[in-house]
Amino acid sequence: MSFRKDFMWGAATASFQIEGAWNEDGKSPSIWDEFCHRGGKIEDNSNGDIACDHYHKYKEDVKLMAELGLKAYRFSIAWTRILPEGTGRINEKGLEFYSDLVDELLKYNITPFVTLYHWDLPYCLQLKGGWTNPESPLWFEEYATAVIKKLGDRVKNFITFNEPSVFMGCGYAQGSHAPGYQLSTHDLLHIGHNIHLAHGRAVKVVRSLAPDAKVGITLASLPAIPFTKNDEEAAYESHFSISREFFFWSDAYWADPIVFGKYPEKLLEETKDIFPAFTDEDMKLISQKIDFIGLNIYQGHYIGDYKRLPGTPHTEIGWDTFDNALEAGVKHFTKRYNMPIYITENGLSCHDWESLDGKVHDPNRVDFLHRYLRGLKAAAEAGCDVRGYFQWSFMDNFEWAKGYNPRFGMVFCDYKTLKRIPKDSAYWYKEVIESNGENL
Ligand code: IFM
Repeated sequence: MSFRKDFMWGAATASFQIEGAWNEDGKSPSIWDEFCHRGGKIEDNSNGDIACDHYHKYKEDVKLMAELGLKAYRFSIAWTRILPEGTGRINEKGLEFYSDLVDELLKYNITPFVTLYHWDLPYCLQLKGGWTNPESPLWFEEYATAVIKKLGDRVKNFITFNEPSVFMGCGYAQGSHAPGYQLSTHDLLHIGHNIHLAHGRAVKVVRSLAPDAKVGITLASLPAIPFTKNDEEAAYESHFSISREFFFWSDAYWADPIVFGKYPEKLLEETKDIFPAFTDEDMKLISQKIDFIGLNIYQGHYIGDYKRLPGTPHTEIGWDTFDNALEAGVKHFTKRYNMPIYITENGLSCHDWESLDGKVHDPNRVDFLHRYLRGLKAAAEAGCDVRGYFQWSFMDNFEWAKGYNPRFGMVFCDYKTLKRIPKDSAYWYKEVIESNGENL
């Protein structure tokens, strides 16, 4: 079988990267507002104050999604709009914004996929230690409850966390992302456990408040790709390897406790002097059944006799391209976890601009998507349970510490005028969706 008949062809965004309206309608600052405003942290010294102004232009954006044939849209909720003090008082205006967005999507038959946490923790909670605080799973449960109570009647797909490895690795280990810390392995292990517990608590909330909804988590994966057929076993082994120093980059660190109810043995052994104490109850909470795993895959790394040559194809942001990254990633996850998979992000950053003819020509993006999607199709044909694909991103947006230079969108955003222009690749993607990937 190729792609299922009900395959979810979509695009994704995240609140901080597109919404703007950073201090409107009762929203409080997030760690990313604070990080940008601190100065010296973002390459082009920009911030998310206005971004794509999606907060005010969401109707125009959803109409464009419909015109481009999207069947699904993945977006995230800004915790700071819902609970400006992090916990306690609910800001109805914040909930209304997302409720209206959901209604607008449903009006056009676009299925909403809601990510609860895409990195914009309320700054007031960071002042209480953020994810290092043992109370953080409870804060998250309270926030998830407010969102799911409001949206759970219409949203049937929830994602608890986006890329915990990245917000922990870049934000708490390297310090290049908000909140900009460089913590010890001991502290990182505590943060990781808190995130796992928070995930479990949110799954519980979905099950009790929206029993007919599906819930999963999105991981950032850099699959180990076999360079030749002979490297397949080694690539699989390498993909789920783990080390004390960089445990948080390992897919096994995030997915094993959730699917198998166990942290990887090797990690427990290597960190037995500092691993946080946990109970059987913790592991039960963490490993409640989820319905899917979301994978964000852009790059990979070859296993085997591969030498990178100068001039190897790479994207504007500097990532090498790997035609079979989606295929390898999906096959490896299927082999280990045997679960439904969504590609919740994949895409290319280019130096796009508006041409003299008023259009945005992006042949490299068409070629990139074509190659990667062929790999995804091969995985589906090999029997992997792939349910959907979300291009990153619906439109150009704030690329974290890189600011606005990398353009990942299917739709170009002119940051001066906020005009949106669908790129050539958006029309190409529309044809892919119409043929359910048969034209790949
Ligand atoms: O922009 C990010 C997104 O927020 C998370 N995944 C990777 C994208 C590109 O870097």
